[in-house]
Amino acid sequence: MSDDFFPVPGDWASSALMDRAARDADYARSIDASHDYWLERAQRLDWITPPTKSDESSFAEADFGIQWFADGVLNVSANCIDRHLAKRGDQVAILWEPDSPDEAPRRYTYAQAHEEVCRFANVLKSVGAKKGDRITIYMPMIPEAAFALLACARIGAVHSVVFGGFSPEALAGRIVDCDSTLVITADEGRRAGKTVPLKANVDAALKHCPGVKHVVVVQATGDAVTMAEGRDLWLHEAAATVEADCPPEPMNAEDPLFILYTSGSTGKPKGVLHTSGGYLLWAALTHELCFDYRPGDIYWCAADIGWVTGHSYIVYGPLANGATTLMYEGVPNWPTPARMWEVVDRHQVQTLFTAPTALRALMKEGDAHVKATRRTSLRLLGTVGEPINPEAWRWYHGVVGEGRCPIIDTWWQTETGGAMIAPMPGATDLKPGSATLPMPGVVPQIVDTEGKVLEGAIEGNLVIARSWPGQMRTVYGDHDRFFQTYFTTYPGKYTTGDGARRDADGYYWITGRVDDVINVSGHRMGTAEVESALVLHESVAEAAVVGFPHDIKGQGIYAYVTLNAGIEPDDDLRQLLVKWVRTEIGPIATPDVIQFAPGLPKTRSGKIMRRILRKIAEGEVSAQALGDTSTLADPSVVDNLVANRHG
Ligand code: 6R9
Repeated sequence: MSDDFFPVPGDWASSALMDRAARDADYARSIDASHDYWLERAQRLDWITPPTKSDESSFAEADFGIQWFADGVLNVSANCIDRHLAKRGDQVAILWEPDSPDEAPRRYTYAQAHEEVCRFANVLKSVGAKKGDRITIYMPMIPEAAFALLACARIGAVHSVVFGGFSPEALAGRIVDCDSTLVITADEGRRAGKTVPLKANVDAALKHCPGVKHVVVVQATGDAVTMAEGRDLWLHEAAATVEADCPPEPMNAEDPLFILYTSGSTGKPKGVLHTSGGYLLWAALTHELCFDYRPGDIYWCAADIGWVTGHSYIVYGPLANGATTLMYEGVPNWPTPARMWEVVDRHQVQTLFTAPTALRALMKEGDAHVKATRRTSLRLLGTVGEPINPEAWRWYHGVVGEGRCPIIDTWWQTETGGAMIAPMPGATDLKPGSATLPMPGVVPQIVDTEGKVLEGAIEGNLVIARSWPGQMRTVYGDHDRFFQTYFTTYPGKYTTGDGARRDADGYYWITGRVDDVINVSGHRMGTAEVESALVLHESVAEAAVVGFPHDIKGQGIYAYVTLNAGIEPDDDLRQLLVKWVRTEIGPIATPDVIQFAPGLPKTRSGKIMRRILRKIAEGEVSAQALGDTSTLADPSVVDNLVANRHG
């Protein structure tokens, strides 16, 4: 916790979209006159049929459901492209910075993006894709990834983007779960000078996905890949043979727009489903309020399109607002730790939105890399993905932004569609490490473990008391799981899974997950997923995975592994298991530590006591830290775990 306080700079208060008084009045109205407020806000979108209904959601079991603007009709792709053509057809919509600084950037105006998306959409139609079909997208960070999303939206198909760093196994699971019949990929991706064999990964995945009829392949690197006759087609070849225009499909506001898989505390990843009207409004509105976008600005969200941040703040929010959105193919520290700042200078970026893990990694390399660049174009700096430690906040503010740029720390989740608690640069005084105050219509509460609402300055579990337009609508294919996961812990409220503290000024400080989800370099992971991967290995009898504090990643992965009888633990096996998890899930799930454990601490009913495993992983092994171990079936396993601790 830090006591620093950064008031809104005078020039921001007078020039921004909203100052403090405007924000307070706007928030009050969003709560007190919610129906009128949201119908007015919805007018920022282009509707084929404007809605007359707003929020019709209920968190209660009897009439459970989330529904917004249910009689409205629109098309998301038309909102992101077509409606800008008259006014800013020649303005750059997508500005692409390649992995290698020696390669030339690419630029697409709104007019060019329109043709790219229309042709892409017509190619999808030519292989039979239609409204309601699920299409899996497995792409590198190239403009065609954005075009693929928008092409799906244009024809009313539901996209499911799978992060390009996931393994063929993880990809296959996600394709099968939502019954995709079509996959969009590229020959290869590039990251930090290395190639990622995307098409080969798709080929491997499709051995387990009999439902997939076609694969549309974008030529990115031009290296040779295998194309399956009758199944696979090159985008550039097919696009040349179709019409340059594709009329947008009219969609009900509640028609699905996309599925995005995310990790929870139990079971396999959930297909978070977002719909068209409410999601787009939320992405666009929060993009405008948080980043105070102004025409002509170059806006850069350095996320990957495989995560929700890429969906909402590289593609949908900024394009709905007619912005120039910068898409970066590479990683923050390649070829040197100055790369991000060089990109800022090269493209004269006004707004940069990135993750604390990237900042911590760059901060470690020293200030000289930053100071070697000018960064005079920067006006605003954003962060997302995990709690930002005050030290990284101050470095971002003082060194990167030279004290001039507000830090917009946005707290939200895949489930929320867009920012929920975040500052507005002209209205909100900042405190390093606090995401500050709720967005319009958002009613956060802090509850104790019994669900009692706590008032005033207090710490507890963060819940949201009423629906907002960007809320997820269901878990794809499992509506009951949606209700059970988010609305039963504290009945009548949306459970975020995060802990939070509210201070005397009403500011929120997110303290991190209170469930078995860990956050590794801003990537969200269920400990259960890593455990399932480990126990799939023939040598492993049992595994328990916990997070532990990590300087750069925020949290690291600590795995306790019990081997099958007769298997000898050694370093080779340890390496093998690390590799195994990378193959099963992907490099983001690489365990930092594997500790072989002859037994795990279990209660008499067989439940693993993770509290104890977390303490040991954190290095807190005093009797006081470990707490009461007398309820364990075999308390002596703890001594063994402590004695053989790693690190
Ligand atoms: C957008 C995104 C969601 C979880 C969330 C929380 C953590 C995200 C944060 C933050 C503190 C912030 N989180 N932003 N914690 N401050 N500004 O990251 O979505 O991948 O679903 O992760 O990330 O724990 O519950 P997602």
